Amino acid sequence: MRAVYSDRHLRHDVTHETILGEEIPAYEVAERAENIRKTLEADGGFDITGPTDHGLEPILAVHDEGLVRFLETCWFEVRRQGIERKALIPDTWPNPAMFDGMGADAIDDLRASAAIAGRAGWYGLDSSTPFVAGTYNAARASVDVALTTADLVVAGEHAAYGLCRPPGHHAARALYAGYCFFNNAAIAAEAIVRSTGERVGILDVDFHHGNGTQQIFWRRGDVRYVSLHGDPDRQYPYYLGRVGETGEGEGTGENLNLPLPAGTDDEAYLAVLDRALEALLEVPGSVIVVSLGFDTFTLDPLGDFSLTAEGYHEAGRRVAATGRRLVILQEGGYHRPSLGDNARAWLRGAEGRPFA
Ligand code: SP5
Ligand code: ZN
Repeated sequence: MRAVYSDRHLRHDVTHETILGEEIPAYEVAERAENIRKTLEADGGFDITGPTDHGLEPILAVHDEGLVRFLETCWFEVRRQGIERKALIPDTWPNPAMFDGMGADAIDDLRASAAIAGRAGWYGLDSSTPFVAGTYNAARASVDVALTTADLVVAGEHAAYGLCRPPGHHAARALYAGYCFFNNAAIAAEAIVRSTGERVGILDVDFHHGNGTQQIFWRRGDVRYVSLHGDPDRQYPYYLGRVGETGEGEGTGENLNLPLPAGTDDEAYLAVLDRALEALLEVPGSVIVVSLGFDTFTLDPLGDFSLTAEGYHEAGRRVAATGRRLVILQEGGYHRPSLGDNARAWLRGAEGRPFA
């Protein structure tokens, strides 16, 4: 299988995040992608190449220009405003209740706050997504990895894998969140819609709900989003990911959330995966974009499912058995030692190769 990787992810060199006010070692670190790359190299069955530059246009097709400009200039402003930190994590966010009864004009003035801490809070969601000197460059490379992977599939590959880092599925039109800055899967899906004229399905099997992808395609009839994830009643991102969220307007019925209980194992997961694949096969089209996370793994420190490498092999096999061509993009997964083995198992399953 062709795989796309860029070493520019190394510049997104984060060390800490905060969870419930406590500073802890970062989960989303460079070692994750390096572990996957090394395991795929050692397997011998993957042809790993670099991405090509796709520029800003496909990003602006999905994201708000203000978010893009914020990410582009953030670190420059951190330095210019004399903030002596290795990473910027905001501490003040615009809770909607702050603006109760106020008109949109007043809100626009607030968004334009010159203080970089204010802008970071405006465009951010949470306290666990640090921005560092190399973040923008790495996030741009991650998008290029996703778009290059999509190019390979549009050009005829049956399946290709993009080793995206940073991940993308929590990033919404005008929001960075959950270790994500640009929504790699959404940008790839939009590019495929535009280049093929076909409808595209997105299967999100990261442990967390892909709130960003859901939001971006909420009113769209040409992109169907289906996600299996930890129930937001107990898991991040808390405020989206429930069964009742099915899309609006032309997107009515095109969003399917399948929240799952703690302890979900291979057997239970694969049964729900079959439902997800059925829903994706209801729509015409030849391509499925897979948001692939391994934070569903039994040892993952953030997730509470108990999937195994054997389960991933079978999941990959079932997704490929749809007959759709697959643009497989890396999202989360935080048990670093197992990430390569889990990715290898999933991708070998998708290629019809044996588990080992
Ligand atoms: C792409 C992706 O997987 N993003 C995940 C972002 C999760 N952010 C952390 C949320 C806080 C989780 N609660 C801590 C539980 C530790 N046992
Ligand atoms: Zn996740």
